[in-house]
Amino acid sequence: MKFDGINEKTLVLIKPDSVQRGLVGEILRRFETKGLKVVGLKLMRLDEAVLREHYAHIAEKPFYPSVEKFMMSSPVAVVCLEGRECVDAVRLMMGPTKSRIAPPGSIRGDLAMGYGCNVIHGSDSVENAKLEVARFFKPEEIIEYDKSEYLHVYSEDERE
Ligand code: IDP
Ligand code: MG
Repeated sequence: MKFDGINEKTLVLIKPDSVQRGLVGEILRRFETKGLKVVGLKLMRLDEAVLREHYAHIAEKPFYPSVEKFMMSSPVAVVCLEGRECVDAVRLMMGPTKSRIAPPGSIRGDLAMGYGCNVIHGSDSVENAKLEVARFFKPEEIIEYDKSEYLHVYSEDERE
């Protein structure tokens, strides 16, 4: 497994079901209290072109049209998070795709019942995270800054 150190980034989409159900704050709260740093944050309306690129791996599946319709049904919150091994940390926090079998304690396990309506997207590898951050954010929308909390989130050797 390849990791990118303390500046590793991942791309999260807080999906239309979360926006409609008022769960954006709850989902962001979980990442903030975990110790992850928010370095990009905005609302966006997604279109067919960006979804076809983002979901290329499922574009031929029979359920894809309903995923596309759902993802365009309202704005999404687009978030870039940073932290050591944060791609894997976020995937663990999300839980598996099918929310109703996601373990309690995970975001999908606690907040959702759906397969399509599963409240959140998170990059599944460091390589895909780089592509996805670049897909949804302009370089100037990623804001680098020091977070004083890091002194207590990571030990000295993990901050290098
Ligand atoms: P992931 O979001 O857990 O990484 P992927 O396999 O990348 O899951 O699928 C992308 C999205 O497509 C899922 O989050 C889900 O919303 C939707 N999806 C995937 N498989 C199914 C399915 O079998 N039925 C309905 N929707 C699905
Ligand atoms: Mg995926």
